[in-house]
Amino acid sequence: MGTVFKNGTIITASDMFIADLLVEGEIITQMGRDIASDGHAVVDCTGKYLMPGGIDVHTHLDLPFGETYSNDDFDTGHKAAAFGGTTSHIDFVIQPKGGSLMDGLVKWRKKAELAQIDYGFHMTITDPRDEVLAEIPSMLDEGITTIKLLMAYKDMYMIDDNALFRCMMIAKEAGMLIMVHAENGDVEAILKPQLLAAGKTAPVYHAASRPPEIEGEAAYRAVMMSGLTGCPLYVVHMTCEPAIEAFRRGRELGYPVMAETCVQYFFMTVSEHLSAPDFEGAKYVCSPPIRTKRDHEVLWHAIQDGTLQHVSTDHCDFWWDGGIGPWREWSAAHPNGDWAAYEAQDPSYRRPGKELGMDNFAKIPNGLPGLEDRMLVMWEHGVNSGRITPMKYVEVMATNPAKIFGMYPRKGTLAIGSDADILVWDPQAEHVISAETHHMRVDYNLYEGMHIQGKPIKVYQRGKLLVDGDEWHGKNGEGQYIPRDPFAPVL
Ligand code: DUC
Ligand code: ZN
Ligand code: ZN
Repeated sequence: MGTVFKNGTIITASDMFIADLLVEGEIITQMGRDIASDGHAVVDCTGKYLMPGGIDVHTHLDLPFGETYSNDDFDTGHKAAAFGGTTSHIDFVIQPKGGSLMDGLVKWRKKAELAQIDYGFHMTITDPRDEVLAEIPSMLDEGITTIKLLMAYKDMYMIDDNALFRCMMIAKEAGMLIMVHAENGDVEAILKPQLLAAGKTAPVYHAASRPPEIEGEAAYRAVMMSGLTGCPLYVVHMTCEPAIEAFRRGRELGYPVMAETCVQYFFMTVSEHLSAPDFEGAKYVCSPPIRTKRDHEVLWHAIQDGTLQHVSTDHCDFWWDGGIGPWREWSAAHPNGDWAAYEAQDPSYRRPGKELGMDNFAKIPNGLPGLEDRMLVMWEHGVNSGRITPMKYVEVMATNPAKIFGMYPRKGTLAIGSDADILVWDPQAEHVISAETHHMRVDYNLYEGMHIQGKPIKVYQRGKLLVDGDEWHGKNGEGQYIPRDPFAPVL
């Protein structure tokens, strides 16, 4: 017995039409008018939209960052994602320094044992020794088709141009995609200590240490290397006009370059959010930094005209108030204890968060929450505000990421044979975003108080009902790994 979704408005990247949709087992088996109920369960979708589950290709669950870890893991992060209408994501495995790519993958597979929604992995190279570069093509056997490199975070994750260029040549040969975090880490490494030495320690100076020019310069460098090698490139989290201009030039030249922005970069500003008093600005510290209202408009245009293909989150959340005092006392008394042992003692104990950088912006863990909010906020400010059509929304939130990252048509659309990852979306439902009610494991929400009209009232993954109103029906271990296909078009 299957489930017939009756009389819904089906939205894909190319169409919007009223029809029924039949799910049998984990996949969609029929779409059309008047599908017979034939003993199937029936979900009446009159007045509702049916859309493919959202895909977020940029998350950092359970990520080690300096003295701490990001809060949401493959348990809490997955639940939050599904409540917000995201049913698949791709997380970044980090190669440990001195270790192999496989060493990183083994760690991330362990973290993902908790999975409740479907997920894939990108591989981040942090230590590009010759034997590590030789390991790159073997990642295809593990279903990983994407290699991420950071041009920023000197002395932590940064790779130099030599490594970037060599990785691109190898990836081109192997049929893989290179992803870059584009910021000039050498310049950042000069600006940061200069600001601190001048007593500029507040969160707002994070933006001054990573100005738009260093993002534009690095993006242009990566784009030109893509043109030179022919290696497909995907630039993550583009934030500002200089970077978009550099990137647009690559597309005009016909280079195989694609890119995303993240939802926060349409909304937050240095002058209002990062400058907020009483350390509130720390809530908005991420890299690249949030920018200006003018940049928001540049990003909306870049989505509208197809320059950017996807809106992700870079979800990487830290407590604003992690309670550093008790943690410092406890860790001094337990030299071999880690935050996990600390937290296990009492649900109110928190790993360190943004307060690590109370006296020094450079010590604030970088990253923001957003996995649960992305689909809602983009619906309200993209579709309801008239900036994009519902079809464009599906394209950038689900279909394009599935295509670029080798998951299409299994994921990212509603079609016969596709996984039944389905959102039953009520365009009339009213919702107010708040940290009081969200499911992310973090004590603030970037969009606190934002009113949203339209939300997923039922969320299905591979035919199984995960979210039904406020109820959760997922289980740890039911999320599946998505081995990705090396073939992917350049969009
Ligand atoms: N930027 C962030 O803000 N957090 C995690 C990694 C990154 O590049
Ligand atoms: Zn990044
Ligand atoms: Zn990131």
